[in-house]
Amino acid sequence: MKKKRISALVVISAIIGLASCVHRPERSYPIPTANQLEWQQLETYAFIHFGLNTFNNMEWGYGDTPASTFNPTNLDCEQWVLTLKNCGMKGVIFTAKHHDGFCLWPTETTDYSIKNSPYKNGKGDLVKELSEACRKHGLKFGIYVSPWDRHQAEYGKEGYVDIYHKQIEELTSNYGELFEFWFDGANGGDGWYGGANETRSIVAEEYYNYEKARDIVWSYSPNAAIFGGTKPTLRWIGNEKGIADATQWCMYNTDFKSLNNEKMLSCGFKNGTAWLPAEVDVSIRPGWFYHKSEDSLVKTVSQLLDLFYNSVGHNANLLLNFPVNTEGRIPSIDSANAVAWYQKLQNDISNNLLKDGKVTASDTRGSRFNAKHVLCDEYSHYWATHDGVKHSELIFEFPKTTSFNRLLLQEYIPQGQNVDAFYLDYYFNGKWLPIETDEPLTTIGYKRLVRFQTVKADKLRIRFKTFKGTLCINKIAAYCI
Ligand code: FUL
Repeated sequence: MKKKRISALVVISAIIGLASCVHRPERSYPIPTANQLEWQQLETYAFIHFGLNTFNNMEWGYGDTPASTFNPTNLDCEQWVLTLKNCGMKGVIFTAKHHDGFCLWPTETTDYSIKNSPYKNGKGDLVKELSEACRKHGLKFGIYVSPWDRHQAEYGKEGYVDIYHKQIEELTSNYGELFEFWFDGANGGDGWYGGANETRSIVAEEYYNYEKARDIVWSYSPNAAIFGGTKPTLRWIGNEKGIADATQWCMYNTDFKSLNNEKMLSCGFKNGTAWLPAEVDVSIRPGWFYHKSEDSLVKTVSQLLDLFYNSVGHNANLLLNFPVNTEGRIPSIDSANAVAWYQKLQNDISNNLLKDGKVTASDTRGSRFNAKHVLCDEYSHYWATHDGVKHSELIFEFPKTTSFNRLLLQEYIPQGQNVDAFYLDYYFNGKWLPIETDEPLTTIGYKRLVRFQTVKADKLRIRFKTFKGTLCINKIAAYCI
């Protein structure tokens, strides 16, 4: 009788155990929306800064530079798009209007536009030309339209907000689907303002009615990612140097104070209440707009590689700016460096040295979540532990002694971001030794890339610590460059 009860218990607990193994772990909130996940998977896309500033050697036009000075002589949006495609960019965000208020599309809201420039005798529309070139070559298209407008007489008063919303409406309703929309946070104060030449200040979070602005964007492009304003879907990294902290949470808080806290923006909040991943915006040259004097200061392949490791490698997207020159083209030096950078990157991180080896895990939730998934390329296949396991490890055995100096790690973020520490060791000559790195091995998130001095090893061990939720890892790769 007793024996029977025991075996019944064993069967029941086996069934419970089995059931908990096959079920996906509970998600640890906040988690990304489907749109946020798709956005994060873009990893790299481009900014194009072009406008009156280009022709007047400025970064922030005052709003009084004559429209007639906008005069590109050899403009070709296809050249921009093909260049960007050749350096792996998945989309383009275009400065349809910068702080000087000059509009690069024939808007009905102001005469201060491309209509009154010599370009195509006032018949040009660069938003149209660029969006069509993007569609033709399979790049996504996005818009930057500066809220701050140093040209408009009505700026700072009620009248301007309608003009601004009308501009958003024109841009979102006429040029096809947008993947991202930028509400730039810069509000410097002084400007021409229709000849007033004065300083005007506004309270951005109230003045622009960002909620309405976002609704306009989403009424035409419901999937568009939103940068800035009061209701963003992603966050600024807090600097324009191209650096995301190695400790990088996708979680953040959405109050306006947090959204403007440059120190916290660089790393996120471990216990943040919203999913708000970071975007790193940086220019391939010192300036955002083209200046001949910066022709010798274009970022080199090695500087661009650093940018990539410090952004995408730190769980953030890279928005790399390409200034278009006075001819209307991306200069050849910029395009040569960017294409060489992309080719090097492709070459460096394509051959996963772990692929033909063996992987074992300290804990596995069941065959559906087994450790082998970290070596396959199917995004939604992942290794998971049992619930409540805070410490776990993977050991990879190489088929033969192997040298490597780069590691890639990915958490399966549709389940949330859970890892707050990991440790790397390699096994050689019969003992385990730590892999020394220059940066803290804390977060992983969507993607983490780690660089270190070459090690020669028979095995690699990765120990993970989670601070909440269940560990879910969908990719690990080792490379040697
Ligand atoms: C900033 C602007 O002031 C810069 O000119 C540039 O457009 C950059 C992307 O955003 O806030």
